[in-house]
Amino acid sequence: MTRLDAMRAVYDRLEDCAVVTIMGAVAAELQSIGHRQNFFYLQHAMGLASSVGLGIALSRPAVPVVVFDGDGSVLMNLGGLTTLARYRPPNLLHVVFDNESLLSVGGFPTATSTGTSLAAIAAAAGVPRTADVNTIEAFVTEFEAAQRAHVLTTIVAKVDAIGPAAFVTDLGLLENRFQFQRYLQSR
Ligand SMILES: Cc1ncc(C[n+]2csc(CCOP(=O)(O)OP(=O)(O)O)c2C)c(N)n1
Repeated sequence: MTRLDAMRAVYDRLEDCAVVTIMGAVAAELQSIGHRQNFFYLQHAMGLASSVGLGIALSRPAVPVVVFDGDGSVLMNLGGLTTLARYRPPNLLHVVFDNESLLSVGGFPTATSTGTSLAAIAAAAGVPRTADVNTIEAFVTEFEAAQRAHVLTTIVAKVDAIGPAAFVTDLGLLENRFQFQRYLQSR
């Protein structure tokens, strides 16, 4: 499964959600499907997308929050999983696209390429719902089930180590930040 196909498959289900992504390939691919005012691409702060999502989910409990994370990013902030589990906001859906590499900076392998299971780490940290998926069908099924369940969930989706054709955006960092802030204020 490619990450692009996975995000395309759930794109319509993001309409009413505040969406936070990591930087690089994930951000570029989601933008290539179509930017929306409710999408925030967290640039530079590697590992902290789930922490930003946690803050939004806790402060805006009526807003469903989706985080699109990466394996390298999660590994850089493993303590983030324990904090998610401690506060366990039911409105937070944490998706980790696991391509077993730091794709955006050249594709160096991460520990998931030698067997580390991020879903198992999330479960051991106390995240109440976790899932491992490696097909589009399973991803969509788990994504929809998590949205229905309304329980903090981490879905780890194994994806091919393929990035976007180009990292092109005409959306400035500050513009994205203020758009997203206005979106949250409107909810
Ligand atoms: C603190 C910090 N260290 C390093 C980087 C450089 N960097 C940007 S993206 C990236 C890789 C992210 O890997 P992953 O989360 O697996 O996502 P992928 O690129 O594979 O989609 C790195 C190392 C950064 N932005 N911040």
